[in-house]
Amino acid sequence: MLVALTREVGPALDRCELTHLRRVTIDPVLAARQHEDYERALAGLGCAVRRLPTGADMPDGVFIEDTAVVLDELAVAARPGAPSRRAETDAVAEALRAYRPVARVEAPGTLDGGDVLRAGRTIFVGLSSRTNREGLEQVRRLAEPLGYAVEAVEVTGCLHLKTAVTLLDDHTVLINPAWLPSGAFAGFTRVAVDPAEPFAANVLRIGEARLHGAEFPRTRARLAGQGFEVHAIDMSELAKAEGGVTCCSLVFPA
Ligand code: CIR
Repeated sequence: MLVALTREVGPALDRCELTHLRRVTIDPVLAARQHEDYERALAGLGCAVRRLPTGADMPDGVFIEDTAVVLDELAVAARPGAPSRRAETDAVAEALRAYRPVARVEAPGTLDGGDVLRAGRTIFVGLSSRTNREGLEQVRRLAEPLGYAVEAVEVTGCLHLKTAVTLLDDHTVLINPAWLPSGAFAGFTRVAVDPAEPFAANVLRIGEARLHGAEFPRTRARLAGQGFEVHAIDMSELAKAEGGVTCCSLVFPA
């Protein structure tokens, strides 16, 4: 069974971190409705959805992906690069203890889960404005003894590694090459986003299905042309807080 941990849209979302976007008004009611639709989509794809509460001190709590990395053998509680997000990790680590042993990224390491992309036994870690070399090395020390290879990828111009690249299947990535070094993910078949939709590289795989933001029709058409069907889901209010489809859940086998 797959578990999807989610976290409610909190009361302070309008004070969220923003790095590459300008602040615009977010409708909290619409954001919550879209988030519920997202949870319903996860449930419809076979996930047992478990939603955690979000405190008033957690403007970005809904973006639960950034708070942990869940491997089959171990979960790693992250240490978010934005100090305003550090209060988010304890409750997530506690929830994960029901499923996995939990290790922690410690200071001075910083790591956002959005910078971690697992592809089989390789873990790609984005070095970004949120994740530093020390955070990456801590993941390496935890994961290599479990048989994973850990590879660094420089990320520039966007928030997280998974803003720039995600997996469509085990051998194919959806990528915005502008935000990654040339040659990154060369071992994969690379499908580029439509240039008019730079944020379209974020896709969430659930088994054989894929969730993708409804605001990216050109990239969706491009994917369909290559045989990749996606479920389009409207997350436009959360996108104003710089979130995508991967960042609102932690999905893992129970
Ligand atoms: C932040 O800047 O931390 C949030 N406003 C957005 C986090 C999005 N997370 C993700 O894509 N993994």
